[in-house]
Amino acid sequence: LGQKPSVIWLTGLSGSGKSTIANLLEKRLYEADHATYLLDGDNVRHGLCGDLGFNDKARVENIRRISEVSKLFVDAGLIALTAFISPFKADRNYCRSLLANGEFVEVFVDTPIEVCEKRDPKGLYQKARSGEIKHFTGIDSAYEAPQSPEIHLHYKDETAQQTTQRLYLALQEKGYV
Ligand code: GGZ
Repeated sequence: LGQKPSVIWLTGLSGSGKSTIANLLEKRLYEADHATYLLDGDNVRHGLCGDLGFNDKARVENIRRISEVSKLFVDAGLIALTAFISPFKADRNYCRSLLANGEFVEVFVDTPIEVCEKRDPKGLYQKARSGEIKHFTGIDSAYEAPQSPEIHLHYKDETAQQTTQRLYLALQEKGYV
């Protein structure tokens, strides 16, 4: 494989489009002959992190485990894509600290909360507003936006395909893939 192993770490609010973009990016990378593994809530929060909820302590542990697993994928020579809210700066930086320079690529999927809330594909914002769900990110739980991510991806008035294409080009331009 002529690829540079790395962790492409997507962070952003619920409904920001992280998983959609990560899935499209994985397809793009596959077409370019890269070996990848995508970690997201679907394959992590039911198994490896099935014992964890959403209070601050649980989120810290969730991101710690995902960070360690991502590092193992890098050791195996893969490009690991992760799509978690990962609301706390210190936890994202923990993953960064496990890796060598240039191996951790933080991508801020920056979708305004108004847009996320309007999309609300699972009706979670509505439940959070009514108090049915507690500790919801952006409503009654913090999101610490990255101050200097490797890539700051605005996602608002475009399709997921267009946004993913911009991300792919930025990754190439900066020499990460
Ligand atoms: C945030 C929650 C919550 C609360 C359930 N707060 O839009 P989704 O559904 O598919 O993505 C959200 C996902 C967040 O899990 P993560 O593992 O990414 O979070 S973290 O990185 O903070 O550990 C949402 C759903 O789980 N969900 N309850 N209270 N999101």
